[in-house]
Amino acid sequence: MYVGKPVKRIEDLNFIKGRGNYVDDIVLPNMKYVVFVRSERPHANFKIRSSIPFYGGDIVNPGKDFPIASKETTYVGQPLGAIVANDPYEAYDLLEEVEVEYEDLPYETDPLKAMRDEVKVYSGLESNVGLRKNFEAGEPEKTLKESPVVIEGELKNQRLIASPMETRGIVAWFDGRKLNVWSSTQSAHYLRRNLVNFLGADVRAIQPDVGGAFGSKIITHPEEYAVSFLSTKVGFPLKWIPTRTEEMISAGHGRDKHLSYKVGATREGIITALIGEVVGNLGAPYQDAYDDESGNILSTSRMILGPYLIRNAKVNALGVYTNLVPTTSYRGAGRPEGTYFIESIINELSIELKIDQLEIRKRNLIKSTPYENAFGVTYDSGDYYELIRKSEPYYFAMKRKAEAEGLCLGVAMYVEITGFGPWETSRIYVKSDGKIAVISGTGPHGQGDGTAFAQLAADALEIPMEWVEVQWGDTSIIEDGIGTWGSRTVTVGGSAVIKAAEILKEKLKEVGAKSLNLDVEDVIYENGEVKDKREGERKSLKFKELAENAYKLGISLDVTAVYPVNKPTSPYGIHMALLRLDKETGETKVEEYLGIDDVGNVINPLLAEGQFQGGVMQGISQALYEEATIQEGRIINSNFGDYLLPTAMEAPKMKWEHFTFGVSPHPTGSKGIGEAGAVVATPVVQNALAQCLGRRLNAMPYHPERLAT
Ligand code: MCN
Repeated sequence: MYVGKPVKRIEDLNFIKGRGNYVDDIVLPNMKYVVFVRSERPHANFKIRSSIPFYGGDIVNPGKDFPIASKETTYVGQPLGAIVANDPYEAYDLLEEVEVEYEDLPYETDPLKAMRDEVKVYSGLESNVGLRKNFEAGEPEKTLKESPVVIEGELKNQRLIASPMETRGIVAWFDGRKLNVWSSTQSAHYLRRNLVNFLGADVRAIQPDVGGAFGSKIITHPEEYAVSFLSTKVGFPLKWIPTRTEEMISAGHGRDKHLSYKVGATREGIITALIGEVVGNLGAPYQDAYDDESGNILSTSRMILGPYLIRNAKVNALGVYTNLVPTTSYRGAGRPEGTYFIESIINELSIELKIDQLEIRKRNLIKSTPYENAFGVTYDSGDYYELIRKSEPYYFAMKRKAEAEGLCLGVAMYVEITGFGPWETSRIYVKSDGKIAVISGTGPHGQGDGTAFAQLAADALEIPMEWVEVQWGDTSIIEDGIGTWGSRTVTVGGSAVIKAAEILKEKLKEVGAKSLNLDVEDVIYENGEVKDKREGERKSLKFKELAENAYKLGISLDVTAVYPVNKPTSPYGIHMALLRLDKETGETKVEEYLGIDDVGNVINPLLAEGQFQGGVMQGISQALYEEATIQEGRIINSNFGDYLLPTAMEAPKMKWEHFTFGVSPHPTGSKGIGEAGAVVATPVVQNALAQCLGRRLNAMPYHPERLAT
C-alpha cells in the first residue's frame, strides 16, 4: 500500500536536475515576440497613433472593449493592443513608436464609493454593482435587538497580488489547421474551451511545467486571447512573457473584501445573531474573472458562519466594479475572507467579554455532522468537539508559554469547502511491455498531485508505483478535463484515477480469462495478476503477460473514467500561533505555529504537510506583510522590492497534526488541504496581535508603523 505513506515527490527529480520545461523555455522556428501597450490611466477614452503595425481591440475584438480595450480603458495596466517584434528587447524598444492619447474620465477604486453609482467605472454599465445577493435565516433583526451584548464594526480584507515564481506566459502557433498553445495555466482544458469559443478554431492547449499560480492562472487573461488570435493571423509562432511589474498590474488580483457587521451575543459569549454586508471589489468589468455563481463573494458570505451554531443571520453580498485590475480567485477564493471575518468577530467577543479564546469557540461550535449551515452550506462529516479535545493539551501548553515569555497567542478555527465538481476525468492505458500511463484531466502546478495519482493507481491496481507514469496538461492526451483549483485535485481527480483503475481491472480480467480459456466469473484480479479462482487451480497470468496478451487478443487496455461530483466536501481544523510583538517598535515575528486539521484520509502526509506549510505562510503574509497599495488609481508597489513577500527568515517553527474524524464520500476518502493554511492563518495572526494589545484590529497588513505605540 502506498496511500497514507510519505512517498517522495516523483515530480522533483526533473526540477532538481534543471530539466524543467516552462513556457519561456519553448522556442519554435521563426518565433516572434509580443509586447502589450498598457493603459497608464485608470479610466479614459483613448486613441492610438502608431508608426508600426499595431494590433488593437478593433482588430482583436472589433466593437468591444474586451478582452483588449479599443476605446475606453478601465484600469492602469489594461492591455490596449499588441505589437510584434523579433525579440523581447526589440519589442520593448518598439513600444516607443506607439503613442496613446488619453481623454481622462472620472474613476473610482473604492468599492464602497463606487456602489453609490456617482461615477460609472465603465460607460457600458447600468450600475457599478455587478452582483447582489441576500442570504437570510431565522430572525436576525429581532434576535439582535434582544441580545444582551451587541458589537458592531468593519473589517477589511485587503487586495493581494498572487505572486507565483513564474509569471503568466503563452506561446501560440497556428499550423494552418490547428492553433497550438503552450500556456502557464492551471488548466489546459479550460483554456482550450475558451479559445475555441473565442476563435472558432481547433485548439490544442498544453500546460508545460508551471512555476506556481495560486489561483491567478485559472481565468483566460486578455493577453492569452489576444496572442492566440494574432497567431492565427500573422503566420508564425508568437511568444508573450510579461515582466514582473506587468504581471503585478495586470494578472487577476486576490481578496479585496469589506464587511460591516452587527453581532449579538449572550454574556457567556454565545452568538445569537449576525447581520452583515459583504462588499467585494470586482475591479474592472471582465467577464472571465467572475461569471461563476459560486464565486468569491458569495462563498465569503455563505461561509461567514464558520463552524459555529449561528441560526439567525443575514448577509447582503455585493460585488462592485471599480477602476482596478479585476479580482479573481486567490488561494481559498472567498473562504479565507469568510473565515477572517467570523474569527475576528469571535476574537473581539473573547476580548470584550474576557472569555478564553478556545472556550468561546467551544461554546459556539456546531453539535454534529452532517450539518447544514443557516445559508445552506453542508459540512459533510467530522467531529468538531473531538478536534477541540485533541487541541486542548497543545493550546494550554502554548498559553503557558505565552504567559511565561510575554508572547501573543492567537487561535482560529475554520471550516471550508473543497473538491468542487462538476466532474473530472482520468485515462489509464497499458502498453504492451506492461508500463502504465495514468493521465489526469486536472492541472497540478506544484502541489505534487502527480505523486498522489501514482500512489492511488498503484494501490488500486496492486502493482509497484515504479510501473506508473503520470501525465496531465495536454488536451490531446485525454478527451477533456477540468483543472487544479479549489483543493479538488487529489479528491476529485484522484477518485477519477481510482474509477479508471477499476474499469481497467475488469478489462484485465477479460484478457486473463480469455488467455486461460476460462469464463470471467472464474478469475480474480489480485496483486497485479489474474488468477483462476476455482478450488485447487493454480493457473495465473502476471501483469506483463496480460498486457502482451491483450494486444494479441485484440483487446484495448485504454480506459477513460469520468467522475461526477455533486457537492463539495468540508475540511475543518483549528490553528494557533505564538507571536512576538515589540510594542514600542511594532515589530512582529511569528515564532511557533501549530495546525490541527481533519482533511479526511491523507493520501500522502509529506505532500499534505507541504501544502499546510505553504498555505500558512501565505496566510501569515496577508496578516503581516502583503498589500497592493493604491494611489491615484494605480498600484504603486508593483515589484518585489516594494510588495512585501515573506522569505524563509519570516517562517515560524511549524507543526502539523491531522486526524480523520470524518472521511469524504469520495473513493479517496480525502478532503482538500491545498488552501486550508491560507484560509485560517491570517486570523490566527491578527487574533494573536489583538489579544496582546487588548483591542480590535481590522486593517491588515500589520506593518510595524500600524502597531507601534
Ligand atoms: N493531499 C493529501 N491528502 C489529502 C489532501 C491533499 O495527500 N487529504 C495532497 C495531494 O496529494 C496534493 C496536495 O496535498 O499533493 C494538495 O492537494 P489538494 O488539497 O487536492 O489541492 P490541489 O492539488 O487541488 O491544489 C490546489 C490548491 C490551490 S486551490 C492553490 S491556489 C494552491 C495550492 O493548491 N496553489 C499552489 N497549493 C499550491 N502549491 C504550489 N506549490 N503552487 C501553487 O500555485
